[in-house]
Amino acid sequence: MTELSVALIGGGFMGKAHSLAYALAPIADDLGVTLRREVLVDVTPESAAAAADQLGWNSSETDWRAVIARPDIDIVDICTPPDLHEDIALAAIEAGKHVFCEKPITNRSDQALRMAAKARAAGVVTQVGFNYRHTPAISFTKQLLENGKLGAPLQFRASYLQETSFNSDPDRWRARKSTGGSGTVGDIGSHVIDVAQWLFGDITRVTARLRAKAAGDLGWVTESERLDQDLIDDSGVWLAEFANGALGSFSVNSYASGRKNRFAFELDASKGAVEFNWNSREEFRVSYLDEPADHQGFRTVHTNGQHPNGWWRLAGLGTGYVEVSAIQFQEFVRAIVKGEPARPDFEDAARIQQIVEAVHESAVSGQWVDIPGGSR
Ligand code: SOE
Repeated sequence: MTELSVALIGGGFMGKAHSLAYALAPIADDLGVTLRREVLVDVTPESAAAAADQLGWNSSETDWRAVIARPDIDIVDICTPPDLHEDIALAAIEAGKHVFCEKPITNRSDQALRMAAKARAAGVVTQVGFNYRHTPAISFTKQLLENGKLGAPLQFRASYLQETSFNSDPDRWRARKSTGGSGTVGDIGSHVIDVAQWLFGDITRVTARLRAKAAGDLGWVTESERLDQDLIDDSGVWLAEFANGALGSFSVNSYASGRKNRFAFELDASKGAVEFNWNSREEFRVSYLDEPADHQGFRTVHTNGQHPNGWWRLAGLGTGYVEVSAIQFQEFVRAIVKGEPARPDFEDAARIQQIVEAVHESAVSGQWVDIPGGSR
């Protein structure tokens, strides 16, 4: 295997991010293979050709089924709205392709579980675009938990706040349940759930409250209105219990003025703590209890080449959104070359979708909802 040929299905915002990441991934590190951006699929011949030309793909198509059937394609990368993910992924798996799929993997956990089972049976490598876990500071936090430096997980407090819903198109696909599925909980909350479980292990149950925004500068509609009108969630809060006994509190909001892309968490453990905010991701804070008493407290760490996924020895140069996307593809390609699973894969994404659905179910019942199954 000297080259992997990629077909990208969807040339929008995520298609651009993935195209940049495919170009960067094999340059930043030797992956043992080259990556060929072979064909980009979009809705019309004009949009596909324009995106392929701009984003550096060798050709363009509009028929994803025909592209998936091509023997010269090794990887299918799905960047369409989530309501199309299942059909494309199942066809790609059936054709023996390795599949990268943007999150949320689908809008229903039964579909996600079917996709995971088919991929497992077919022996293809899958990975899902929960990219933030590959951020150097978060990967380092994972290392601190794995090597015991932080001790036992105690509490995980996280939020993902954006202002994307102010002045947004009410008819965009993300605003409709039929295409976007869940609102903030499935869109940005799924990222928080992925990182929470990667760091603290399985979430076993949740209790939640959700809200939908009224038009104009009014507040939230009532819950009965949200449910009666089947509105997507624009905001939500939930509590969680982890299998290891740790507790979690989560909040998401797409009407959070001034927050930009504020994915942030604080975690407490028996020997230390970590604070992280994506908006200032090159500086995160750690506290270690085993330091001398006159040195205890939070210190600011600057990500650098000593950290997992840190690209530059010189701290402060930074690891941006495209670099983090490239790192996720480095993991994906290395897994394919080695014939090993990549993470997070369809199994991980199916469990995240089950948690998203449990949050929605709890918001209706007002009760705690258990998450089916358990860790692998
Ligand atoms: C939502 O605004 C969004 O684009 C998510 O869909 C992405 O997954 C996240 O990385 C940035 O915000």
